[in-house]
Amino acid sequence: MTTQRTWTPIKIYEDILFDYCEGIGKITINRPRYRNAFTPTTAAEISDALRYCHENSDIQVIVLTGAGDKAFCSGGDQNVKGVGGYVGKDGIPRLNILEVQKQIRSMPKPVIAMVNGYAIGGGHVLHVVCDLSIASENAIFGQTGPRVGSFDAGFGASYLASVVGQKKAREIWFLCRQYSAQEALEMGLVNKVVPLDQLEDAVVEWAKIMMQHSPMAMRMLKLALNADLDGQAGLQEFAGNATLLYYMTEEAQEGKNAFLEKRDPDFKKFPQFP
Ligand code: S0N
Repeated sequence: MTTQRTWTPIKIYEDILFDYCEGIGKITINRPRYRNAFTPTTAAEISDALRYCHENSDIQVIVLTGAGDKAFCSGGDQNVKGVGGYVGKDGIPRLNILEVQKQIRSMPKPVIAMVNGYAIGGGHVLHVVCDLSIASENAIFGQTGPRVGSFDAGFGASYLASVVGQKKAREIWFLCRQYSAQEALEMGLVNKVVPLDQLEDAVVEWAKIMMQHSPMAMRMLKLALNADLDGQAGLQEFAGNATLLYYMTEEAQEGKNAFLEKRDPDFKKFPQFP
């Protein structure tokens, strides 16, 4: 049985729920009628909530999930798929879920996918880009792109391949099969599988362990693991965080202070470690 915990709404949206509890920001795609498929509105709202999580220091771990017990997310809403992308209320086609993927990758805090059912198509990519995936036993995984007229050649292809290996990634995309939670565990696509009624407890347990660790160490590790795969963009993120650390040193302060005090900086007083 799931432990009863009080999730407090952070902000009210149309397509998602955004709640807080004990250091965790939980984003729930709330379109169970469509197996939690996303529209441009859904993606924009997730993006907004992720921005809040990025900025707000009360939130140390982010959980992404879907409403109900059938689906995590079934990808882009096929009802609003038009020419050039998913057409929102403004009539403009967008692929703004790609922005969400990037935000999850560059979030300087762990993001856990709480996969409570189908993770299909663009919904599958969403769990892939999360740092950790914990799935319920009823979860089902797969890509459908080549069958339904789409593909994700970004993280959905290359990062998937680095998670499960090239052969398996090609199988997943080329065959468009569905995989059980157990199969997903065996191929390293998810970290843990638990009964549905224990899913939230399992996720919160791992979140609490991570929250006890050094946030800076966790942040640098996440960005280093990204940088290895993300080329210049990954290095830029990692370098930005190295700069943040540098700005926290007295050595960096000396440079700024010397400029403001109109004197030469004295960097010699700082030790140079081997
Ligand atoms: C998830 C599935 C397997 C669940 O099957 P189940 O349980 O039998 O339920 P259904 O009866 O099929 O569904 C219940 C109701 O929900 C609707 N529905 C389900 N999924 C969607 C969806 N994605 N869009 C709209 N509606 C959906 C059903 O229609 C049904 O409604 P009613 O009751 O009225 O009949 C099964 O539902 C399934 O296979 N769903 C479709 C999965 C899919 O193909 N998703 C889209 C894949 N493509 C993407 O996600 C594109 C990704 C993307 O955005 C992107 C990213 C990067 C670069 C490019 C793109 C790009 O746009 O191409």
